[in-house]
Amino acid sequence: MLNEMQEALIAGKKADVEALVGRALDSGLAAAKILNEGLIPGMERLGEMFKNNEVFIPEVLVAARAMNAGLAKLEPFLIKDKVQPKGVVVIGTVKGDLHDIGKNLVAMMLRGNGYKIVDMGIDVSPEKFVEAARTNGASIVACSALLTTTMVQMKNVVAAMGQSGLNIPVVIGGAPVTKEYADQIGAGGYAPDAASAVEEVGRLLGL
Ligand code: B1M
Repeated sequence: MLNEMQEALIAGKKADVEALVGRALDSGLAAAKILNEGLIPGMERLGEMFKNNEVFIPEVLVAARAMNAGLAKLEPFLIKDKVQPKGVVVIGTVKGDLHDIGKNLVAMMLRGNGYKIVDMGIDVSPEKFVEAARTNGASIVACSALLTTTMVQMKNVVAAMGQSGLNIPVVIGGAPVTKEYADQIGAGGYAPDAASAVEEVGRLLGL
């Protein structure tokens, strides 16, 4: 079933992906297994095909919609009920970058672990991160970037947060981002994947 899900995802068949996620859940498969062995490997295979010019942007966009639909269906099962939020996380994909699947996954995992999420979406300027952090009383600012050309914007977010006088740590992540880069730009936190992002936010808040 998980292979079928990968194929449906790659083909951009949103309704099929939703139905297969539903069937997998009904059959008792854990949401994390569906995510890690169905949806994410499908997206990784698509990424390879994209790199090798076997598929192009329109196909990737359609697959991304199917992926987000599958994630939305999984979300309630990844989320545990929490009464008091552990903190407020302002999250977004940096300026110039339109990739949101990884960011959505990080937001979902944080929400599932008891944080209040203010999702700024994609193409978020440093000024918007600062403004949202201020108005929402954020405890953490979290930035995602998928392009080597846009990850440099993270440096601008760290600088803008520093200048704002708000003493809020910035956590960064995304495929091209490394711990070395985070250290280099003075970001307080770095996480390679969504699960580690939850640990990293907890560490920064001393939880
Ligand atoms: Co684009 N794209 N794309 N793309 N795309 C990549 C990233 C690329 C690696 C493809 C490739 O060449 N193999 C390549 C980047 C090369 C580089 O810079 N190193 C690339 C390119 C070049 C481009 C365009 C420039 C193509 C063009 O126009 N010629 C263009 C740029 C547009 C722009 O942003 N300005 C473009 C466009 C697009 C689409 C719009 C078509 C679409 C995005 C749709 C959407 O997101 N709604 C798209 C997609 C889907 C991809 C690939 C195929 C898949 C990305 C993805 O969603 N992965 C991608 C290839 C790949 O990654 N293999 C590719 C699944 C997701 C779960 O993983 O986002 O890595 P990821 O998130 C992970 C971790 O990185 C981490 O946690 C997640 C998992 O646990 N993480 C964080 C992410 N954010 C985090 C934040 C954290 C912590 C962890 O803390 C805050």
